[in-house]
Amino acid sequence: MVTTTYQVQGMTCGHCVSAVSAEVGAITGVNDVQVDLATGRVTVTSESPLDTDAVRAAVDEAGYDLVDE
Ligand SMILES: [Cu+2]
Repeated sequence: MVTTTYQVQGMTCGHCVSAVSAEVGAITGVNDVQVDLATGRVTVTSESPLDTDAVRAAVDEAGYDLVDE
C-alpha cells in the first residue's frame, strides 16, 4: 500500500469533500480517500503509486484544483 497526500484548493463544505472523495476514489487502484476540509489535505491510499495527472483530473472533475507542492 502507498499513501500519498495532496493539497486541494476550493473545498468549502461536506458536499465538496464528498465530491472529491468520490472522484478520487474512482481512480483505479485507490483503496481509501481521506479529506481534511479545514486544511484541504487529501490523503489517498492506493495499491501502487498514482499518476499525479490522474489525481489532478479527478479533482478537476469534482470541480476543484490540485495545488502543486
Ligand atoms: Cu461544498
